[in-house]
Amino acid sequence: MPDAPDPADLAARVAAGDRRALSRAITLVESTRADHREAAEALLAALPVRQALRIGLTGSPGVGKSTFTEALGLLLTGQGLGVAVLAVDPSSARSGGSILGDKTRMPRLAREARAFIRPSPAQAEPGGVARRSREVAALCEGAGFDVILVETVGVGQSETAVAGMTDVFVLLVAPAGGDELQGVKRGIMELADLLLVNKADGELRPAALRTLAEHAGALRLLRPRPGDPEGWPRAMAVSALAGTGVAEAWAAVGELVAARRASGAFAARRAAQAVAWFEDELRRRLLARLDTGAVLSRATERLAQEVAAGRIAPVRAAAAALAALAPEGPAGRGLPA
Ligand SMILES: Nc1nc2c(ncn2[C@@H]2O[C@H](COP(=O)(O)OP(=O)(O)OP(=O)(O)O)[C@@H](O)[C@H]2O)c(=O)[nH]1
Ligand SMILES: [Mg+2]
Repeated sequence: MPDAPDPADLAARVAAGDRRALSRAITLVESTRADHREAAEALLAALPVRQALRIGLTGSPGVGKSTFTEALGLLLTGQGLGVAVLAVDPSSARSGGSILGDKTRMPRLAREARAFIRPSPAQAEPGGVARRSREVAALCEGAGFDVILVETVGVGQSETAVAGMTDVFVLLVAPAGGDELQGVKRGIMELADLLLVNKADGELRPAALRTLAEHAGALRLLRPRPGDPEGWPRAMAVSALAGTGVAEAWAAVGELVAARRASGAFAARRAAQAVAWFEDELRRRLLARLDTGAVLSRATERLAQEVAAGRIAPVRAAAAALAALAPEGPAGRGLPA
């Protein structure tokens, strides 16, 4: 992207539903250039505050996330809802690949006027995937979409990041051959609101139903989340390919969302996510200042020499370095106490 576009102008076009403006806005928030960052922040601030239902989807490679996303997306666009599909792909930076890089993997949804499909960024700074995805989701909300589907492959930290930016988190699993819960890490299980055993069709159906029974049993051992009704998290069988169970899964999501709205858990989760976002952002900016701050680096250089010479303990030196930073820190910029 050449020069950063005018943020107010771009925000107005995004809010009016201009898809090209939305694509441009996303490219802007994904950029690491300093002037782009500034424009991106102004853009985000200028967008109208709107809320979409955010659904996170995760699962092992090949379990059928994209196929399910397309089936669900088609169901929703068929109901007249606007659907944005985003990908959080922690592997794309390394491999150059991308969950949605090949758009032909959702060819039918891509043709829908009410759908917007955005592949994950080609490169990302470490830890940057989550931050940008939150901003991209905020852009899609400002653009007026009703539902945002966020697909992430179930490896590494990305599912935690996606669970932390969505209202409902769905875990897809494949029919297992044996009688143990294969390949599902306990940590991911605990994040899931809805567990879907996919590929419950053809020859795989009996295995899928067995896997469903095992997972349903395991979920019953988990404590329900505060504010969630009895019987959640829930497990169901679906076939993304045949389209069976997709409407039922969506109905279940609707039930959970309604219960969470009624109990206040929905708003509480959003509020906690906003605070976590604020804290992440603050941490990131402080770290960036540590790396580049001339004042601090001068102080740390001197302190490092003292530490090397054994004149000051490392722990004391760290405390002194931080104290030296404070006057230059955010608190020194006239923020209300
Ligand atoms: N039989 C059957 N096959 C399915 C179903 N859903 C997906 N598949 C197949 O499984 C393969 C992988 O599907 P994808 O939707 O690309 O899976 P994914 O989880 O998005 O894969 P990655 O993005 O690579 O992690 C494809 O060949 C699909 O046709 C299903 O419900 N039943
Ligand atoms: Mg996929």
